[in-house]
Amino acid sequence: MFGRIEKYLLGKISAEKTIHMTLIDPEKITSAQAAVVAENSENSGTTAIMIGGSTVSSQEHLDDVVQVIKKNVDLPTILFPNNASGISKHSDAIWFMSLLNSADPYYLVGAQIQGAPLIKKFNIEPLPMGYIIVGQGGTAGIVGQAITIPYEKFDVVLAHALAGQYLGMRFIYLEGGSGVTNPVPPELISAVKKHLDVPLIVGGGIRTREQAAAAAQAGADIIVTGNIIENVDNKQRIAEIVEGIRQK
Ligand code: 1GP
Repeated sequence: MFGRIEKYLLGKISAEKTIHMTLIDPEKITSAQAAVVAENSENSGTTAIMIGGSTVSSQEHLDDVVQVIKKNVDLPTILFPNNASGISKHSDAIWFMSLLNSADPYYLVGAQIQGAPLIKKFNIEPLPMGYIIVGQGGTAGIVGQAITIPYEKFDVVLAHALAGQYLGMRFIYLEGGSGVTNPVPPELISAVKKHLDVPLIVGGGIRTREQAAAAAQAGADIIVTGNIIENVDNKQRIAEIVEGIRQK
């Protein structure tokens, strides 16, 4: 039942405890830049490259970015779609995700119904994931019509996470929002992780080695960073984040 990429991720998590993924937003980067970021990530020990953003609009550019990454690195690509237009036939896998705290049925199941036939047709591996937007929530919260859950509401966040797990989702993502000032607090991560049986993904606003280490220590299985790659010194920043996760 588990596909090749899911087995690879679970194997990495079991070997390394916490793994890192680099998120590339195709709207913010050229194909040539994406190739460099992917190479830097691979050399730094990143486990996979996620591709997507809250406002993906050019399908053609998305295809270019995925292809150039596939050509330049051996890491798997996982789409991180904002809606059905975030699908590229060139990707290995896709987070087949539902925004569990959206007030709009489109983000709960509508986009998934639109996208499912394409995923079948292109033979992209779907990774079932429950997506929960917490704290400030950033652009993803606005676009996804999320009823964002304040960081201190541990029980409400946990209820969403468990609902996702019981519905059969095999990963749960706590999203603080790309570029937010305060990343998801370690206390919230451990409160959720303690009761969850599936891997926990955490992202949004993680910029430093210390923040990454704290999230890993709190029990995050996968830590996602996106914004730091926009910086010119991204090579060093990615390496520091991965180091922080490993030395937690
Ligand atoms: C956003 O969680 C990801 O969807 C990553 O956030 O861009 O702030 O690293 P940053």
